[in-house]
Amino acid sequence: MDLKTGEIEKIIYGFLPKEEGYQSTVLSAMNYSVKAGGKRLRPLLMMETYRMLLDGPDDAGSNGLLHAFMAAMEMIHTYSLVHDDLPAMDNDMLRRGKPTTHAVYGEAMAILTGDALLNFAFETASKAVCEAAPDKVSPAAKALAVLSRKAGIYGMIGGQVADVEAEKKGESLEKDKLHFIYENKTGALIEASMMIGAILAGAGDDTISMVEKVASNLGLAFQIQDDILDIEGDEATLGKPIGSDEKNEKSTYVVHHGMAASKDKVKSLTESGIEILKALPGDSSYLVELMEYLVYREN
Ligand code: GRG
Repeated sequence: MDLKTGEIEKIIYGFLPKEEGYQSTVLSAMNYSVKAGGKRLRPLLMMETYRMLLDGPDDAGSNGLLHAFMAAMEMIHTYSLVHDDLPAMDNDMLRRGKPTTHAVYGEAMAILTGDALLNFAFETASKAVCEAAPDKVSPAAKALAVLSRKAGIYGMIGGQVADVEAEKKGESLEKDKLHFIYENKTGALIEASMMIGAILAGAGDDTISMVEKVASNLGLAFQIQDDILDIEGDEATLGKPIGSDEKNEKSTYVVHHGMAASKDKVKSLTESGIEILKALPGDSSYLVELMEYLVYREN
């Protein structure tokens, strides 16, 4: 029986991420896991059911929609295997005759690889939905694409990968990498939250970009304030012990720039974010107050 493995792998591999950037380890682990083999049964079933029932032009196949969903399905399948092989589950060291993802990359990275594959599946599919009809992308489709991208390897998961790896190596972070971690690990979900609000309200691309900038400032200020509270906060108000960054020898914004400069940075990020907010249409007073409350918080 011809399982068309070569044809399917050619399609799926075209959707895999390039192994570059501060989060490259997880990207290489994702590619290792997907390329480790397997029957490719699920994308084969999808493709052949599509071909069987196709009545009319091959739109989904030719514009990449079907192919994107085939790749997404194999990513989800691969994620389930990567997580199932983890020490906390089956603790298997070999799959398809090759070392499992956690055997090669370690447990933390294998957990993140599974997370990344699951998320990238939805990112790949929602991106393809937007690209299938670029002139008439609905706000709902656009919001879904932002949600999945900002949560994933080019957002929160990417930031966490760089952070976990640096902490494990006891690395003193260079400025760019620290910014990448803050922007993605903390900022990405804050950006997505505000951007999705804007998209669903029917805002245009320029407004969405301004909202993204406000949220990026808020995310960065929020994280720097978190670093400050870890040193100067009150344990009872915070509800957690202070000093954990120092204990874990974490390279934070305060470690790099000092306490006074960190407080100045929180202030300037907040002020310029508020300036952009005030330039946007509508009543920004609640969001201005919320932004100030969040960055100057004590817990
Ligand atoms: C960790 C969320 C999570 C779920 C785990 C899929 C799964 C659930 C565990 C994997 C172990 C297993 C035997 C699941 C049953 C489904 C199954 C038979 C998977 C193997 O699929 P194949 O044969 O694998 O298509 P290949 O290697 O050919 O891709």
